[in-house]
Amino acid sequence: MSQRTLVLLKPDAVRRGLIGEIVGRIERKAEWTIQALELRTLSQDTLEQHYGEHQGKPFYEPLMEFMASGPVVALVVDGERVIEGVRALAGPTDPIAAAPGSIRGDFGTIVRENLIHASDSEESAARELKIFFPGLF
Ligand code: RTP
Ligand code: MG
Repeated sequence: MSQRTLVLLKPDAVRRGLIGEIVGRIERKAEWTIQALELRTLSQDTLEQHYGEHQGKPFYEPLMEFMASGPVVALVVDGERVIEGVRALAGPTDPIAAAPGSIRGDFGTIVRENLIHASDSEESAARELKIFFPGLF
């Protein structure tokens, strides 16, 4: 089942020089193709649209501040079961719970600074791709 997903390398990944490491893990999957890749600083408006579902939660404000603290790398990745697949490469949200071998397990520190975002369903992917790459798809 071919799918398309939105991936963000969060500001901690960019600051720590992990772009190549993380993109490499995605790129090496033979069944997947990177369709777009861009370094950019996210506006408050984009972040509100992207993380709107978390508004009102205790971690929302610090999350927004963190996500605006430096550039991110936004990617569009296509391929076989790529939505589930990138989530599996990332590991669980909390790096403490993430197994070695996963991106968050290998490099994660605290739950907020967990290096990578990946769409969690086909509905989320469609919504997020429109926010980050309007007009592209
Ligand atoms: P994401 O949306 O970034 O791909 O991560 P996720 O699905 O694994 O986690 P989600 O529950 O959607 O949370 C979004 C992001 O908010 C930060 N977070 N902080 N308790 C906390 O301090 C807390 N909980 C979540 C993380 O950056 C998480 O990825
Ligand atoms: Mg999420």
